[in-house]
Amino acid sequence: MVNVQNVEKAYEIAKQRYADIGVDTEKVMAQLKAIKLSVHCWQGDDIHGFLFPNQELTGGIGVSGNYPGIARTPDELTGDLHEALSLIPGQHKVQIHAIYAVTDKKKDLNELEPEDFKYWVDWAKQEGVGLDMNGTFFSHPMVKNNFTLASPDPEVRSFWIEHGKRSRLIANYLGKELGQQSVNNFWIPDGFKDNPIDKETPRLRLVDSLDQIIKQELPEENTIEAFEGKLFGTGIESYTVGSHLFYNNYALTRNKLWTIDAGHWHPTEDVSDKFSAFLPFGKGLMLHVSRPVRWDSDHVVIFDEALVRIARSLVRDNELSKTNIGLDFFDATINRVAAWVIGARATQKALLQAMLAPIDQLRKAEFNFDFTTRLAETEELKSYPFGAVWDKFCLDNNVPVGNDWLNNIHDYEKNVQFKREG
Ligand code: RNT
Ligand code: ZN
Repeated sequence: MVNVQNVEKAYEIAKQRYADIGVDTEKVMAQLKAIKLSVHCWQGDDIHGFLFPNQELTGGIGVSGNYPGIARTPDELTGDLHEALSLIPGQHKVQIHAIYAVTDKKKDLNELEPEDFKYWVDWAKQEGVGLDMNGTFFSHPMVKNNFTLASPDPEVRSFWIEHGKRSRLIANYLGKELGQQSVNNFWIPDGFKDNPIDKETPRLRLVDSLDQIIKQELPEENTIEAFEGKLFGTGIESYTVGSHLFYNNYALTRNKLWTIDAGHWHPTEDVSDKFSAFLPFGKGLMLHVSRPVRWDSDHVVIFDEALVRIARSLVRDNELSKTNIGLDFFDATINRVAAWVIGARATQKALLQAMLAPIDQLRKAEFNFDFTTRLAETEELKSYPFGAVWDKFCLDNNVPVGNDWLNNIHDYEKNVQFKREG
């Protein structure tokens, strides 16, 4: 167990070191505490959901691994989320998907109603979290030839349009009940494996379908839509209808949010450079913080250069108030609850390190073309004692410090998750 006195001592020294360069660690910790991450429920059950748990996962996304203790029921999943949230400092949101509806009736995606999410609302109230929403446009027999909203088949399109409309009413209910906006994220898998002849008509159909979905006005304090594009998916390598440029333009022209998933770009592209290119024109962003390894692999987020860059852009460019930071990864080779904790804590650490910087001074150096100071100071900052501030932040927020949280996971495995087998 970490020695609390040592944590306090290290913090006092760190506080002084940061004060010497004009950074107020107390203020920074308050700033970090105000940031809600949107923790994705689907890491807990490998994206099975409750409506059709035996349906094969489609849409070009995949989960590898079979670590024991997967959540199989709503109570198991919310129990696991509760465990994870108890190890992540601060108050957060949870992102759900339409397939996580909890109902006794046999319902399809085009029949879902707000009441099918009452289970989640009750749980979220008790847990003190907000809820974000995602329509589920995959793992379903009405995905025909990899097409949903952009399908040439009117029957397929209308099924998914109805689903999209209903997902908005559900998000509206989540936002209203919980008194905080529920972001409703749209991602569809539509595309072609091989070179298309006609790239425009599917996109025109997608515009039309989306316009039908968002036609009904809903109070923005309850919900807003976010649109997530991607470069490619397995099985749709040659052409993605909902590309980045498509949704960038759609979000701009409809005054909605644009979702940037860190895994959905060419591996050499720096997603953090995109925020400040979109926000001068756009309403706001939703992020899917993920970690692509060679491709869009959805590895658990770690404290790496890509994450640090994302956090730095958000902090230095004052983009936090216009950005919803969601997580999106799935790994079943490790404990699924630990995966949430690792990814969420890494994201918070990166934000903290970015905040612990004399940003105004650095800005001034840049403004005066003093690039020597800019480079020298940003390099030195990397080895400033931000870890001591992180430990203090955990301590103050009543979550385990350092590796101690792993003991909680081991107990939880032994007493809860491993007992589920068989
Ligand atoms: C898929 C998208 C999408 C999904 C979730 C489950 O490539 O990233 O966000 O991961 O909706
Ligand atoms: Zn995503």
